[in-house]
Amino acid sequence: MIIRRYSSDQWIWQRTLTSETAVQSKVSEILETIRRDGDFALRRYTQEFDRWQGAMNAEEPLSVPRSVREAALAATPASLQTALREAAQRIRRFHEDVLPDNRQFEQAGATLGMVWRPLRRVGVYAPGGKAAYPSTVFMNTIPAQVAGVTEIVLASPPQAETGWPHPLILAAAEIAGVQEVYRIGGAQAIAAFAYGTASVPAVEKIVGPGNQWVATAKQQVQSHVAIDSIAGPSEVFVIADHTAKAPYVAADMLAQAEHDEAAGAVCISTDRRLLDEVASELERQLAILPRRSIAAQALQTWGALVEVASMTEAIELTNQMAPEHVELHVAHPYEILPELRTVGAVFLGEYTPEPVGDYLAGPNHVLPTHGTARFASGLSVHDFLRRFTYVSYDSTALARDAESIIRLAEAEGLDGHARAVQIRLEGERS
Ligand code: HSO
Ligand code: ZN
Repeated sequence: MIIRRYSSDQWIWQRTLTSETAVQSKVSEILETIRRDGDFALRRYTQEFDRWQGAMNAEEPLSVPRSVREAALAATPASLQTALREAAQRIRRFHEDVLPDNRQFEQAGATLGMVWRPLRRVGVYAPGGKAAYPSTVFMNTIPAQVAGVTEIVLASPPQAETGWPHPLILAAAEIAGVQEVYRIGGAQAIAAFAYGTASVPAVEKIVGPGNQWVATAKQQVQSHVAIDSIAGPSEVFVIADHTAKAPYVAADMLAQAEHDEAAGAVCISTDRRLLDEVASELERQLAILPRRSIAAQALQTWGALVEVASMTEAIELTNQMAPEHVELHVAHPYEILPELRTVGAVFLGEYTPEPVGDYLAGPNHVLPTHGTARFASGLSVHDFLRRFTYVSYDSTALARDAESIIRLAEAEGLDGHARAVQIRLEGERS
């Protein structure tokens, strides 16, 4: 048995995200150095950490020329290009659909409104190493484009051998229509985005996943720029009843577990027999999974099969733990949906495995992890917009509200406020 069985009252699942103090102090040193020495320091760290030997040669641009990006796309197999284009189009369409509308209405004779405006310049980070995912490039850049951000900048570390970012990252950027791409990574890339250097102009917001260097750097630059929420290892909760198919449940748990040794995969069910079947399916499918050592480690630490007395209890537990993904393998998934409050994203029914959402369905796969779904939401167009309100009174509306405003201003001892209204009433009378 590679996964633990629990009854709901014994089970504790508490995920936290910590950043080591040693990493924190090294990151703040990197940030300070780049802030002071700009491109020179950026190149020096790039040579040191990414081992790209050309980094110190000022003739070599830090930006990735269009021709290199086009070549990366051209070298991508045609069937993969088709899948990438299809994904980009579905993600764009979904995010267009959820764009918020500007609002205007009348109250007590005054006109009131709220309007949304896009951020101007956004930096997207795309990891290089083992998590160089083109899908994540789409999930971060397309909502920004749909929101109307005019300058979207991508940073991804150069590979030691070629000196360029991972070709699939470049291909995805090209399909998405990203205008500027830089071959920088780690905390040094976040520093360049936050403070700007001669060759990398500063941005207003930084989004995108990264290792603990990137995550720590994002946390530390928050007084300069906005950031998205810090993503931890992926998680899935499968809520299953007696109608669930154990092989599907196990496959979906493994799809999450293979992401990271610290990924989480939990099945909560009212049906003991199903949980037994899921346990043996997990063993069977794990044995033939190429990333089995990662997945096995994840299941050992953060995997669980939890028996509950009722669906109500399953829902309560899920809302308490606030997982990133929830799959509903139950006879009537739409009956459960209204009961879910604190979850990142929901996948309904046995034909909706979570990977459909990772790649193609349309909604975002950048979602709140480690319990932050209690207060945070997945990435969307809203994260690239800010809003302001406006108000317009005419003389009749002002006359109607004057008395109350003056009383409130006097109560706060702010006579100037009261007079700004009073002077207009007097103007009306003269
Ligand atoms: N499931 C991951 C996203 C991802 N999966 C990217 C595959 N590629 C976090 O939601
Ligand atoms: Zn995934």
